[in-house]
Amino acid sequence: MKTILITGAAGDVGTHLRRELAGKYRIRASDLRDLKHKVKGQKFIRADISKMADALKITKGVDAVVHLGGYSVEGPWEAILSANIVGCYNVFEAARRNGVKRILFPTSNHATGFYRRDQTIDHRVYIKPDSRYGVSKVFGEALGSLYADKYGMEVFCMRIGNVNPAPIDKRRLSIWFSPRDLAQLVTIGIEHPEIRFEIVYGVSKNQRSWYDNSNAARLGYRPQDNSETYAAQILAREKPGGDPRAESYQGGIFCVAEEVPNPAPLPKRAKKRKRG
Ligand code: 15L
Repeated sequence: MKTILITGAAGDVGTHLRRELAGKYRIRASDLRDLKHKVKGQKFIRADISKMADALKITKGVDAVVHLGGYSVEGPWEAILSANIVGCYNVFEAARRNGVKRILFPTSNHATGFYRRDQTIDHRVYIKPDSRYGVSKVFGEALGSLYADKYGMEVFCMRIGNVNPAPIDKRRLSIWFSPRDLAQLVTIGIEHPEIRFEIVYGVSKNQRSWYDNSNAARLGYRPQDNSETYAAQILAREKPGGDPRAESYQGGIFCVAEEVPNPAPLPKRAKKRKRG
């Protein structure tokens, strides 16, 4: 059974993923925060990925890394710099030094958030980040490309939409990613024999999708879920009159806000240190 490191394992996406992959892989979970939802048999290591020593410790002896750890929304530059630039570099570099070839990097729809909602984009479009957070995800993609070309690592970048058991609003009808589809795509990222450097969109089979996800389909991705099942209910409760710029771009509120509420704030004792 393969050993998989999941960084940022205490977050929403990490929690869904650990549940979905239970029994399929030996999971090593790491985070700066406590794991609120423990899954039996999964080992937890507390780590601050902005420290190279921690990154080296957690990546030792694993078959692949799913690097979810980081600051997950638009926010202060210092927090993004430390978690998503320094932290991301440390995880790639530590994996390389420890001989771990395969890294799955969950990038984000916010790497391309300034495409309009009437555009359909594929994995080859020019990046258009909508926030400092989006820029940090583009940094991770670029780092992945470097580590693939220069060091022969196998890097699978998933531009994730919004992971939730059900879509939560109109924008998310286009970018919803159900937990079971997430698990399917991650499994492809871990198992596919021909990954060198790939960018795919981490979304379900949504009727209102903004993505041509043919690169994921080429690698065998067959999503099961479609947000349309929830559309009538969601549109009925949607309030009209949001910011027109936010409404016209795929990244929504990230295109106009300086801060987006953090769904997983740091514990008080860890605030002075950074996110891991
Ligand atoms: C993301 O990249 C964030 O990590 C997540 O918290 C959501 O805000 C998501 O994008 C989204 O666009 O809904």
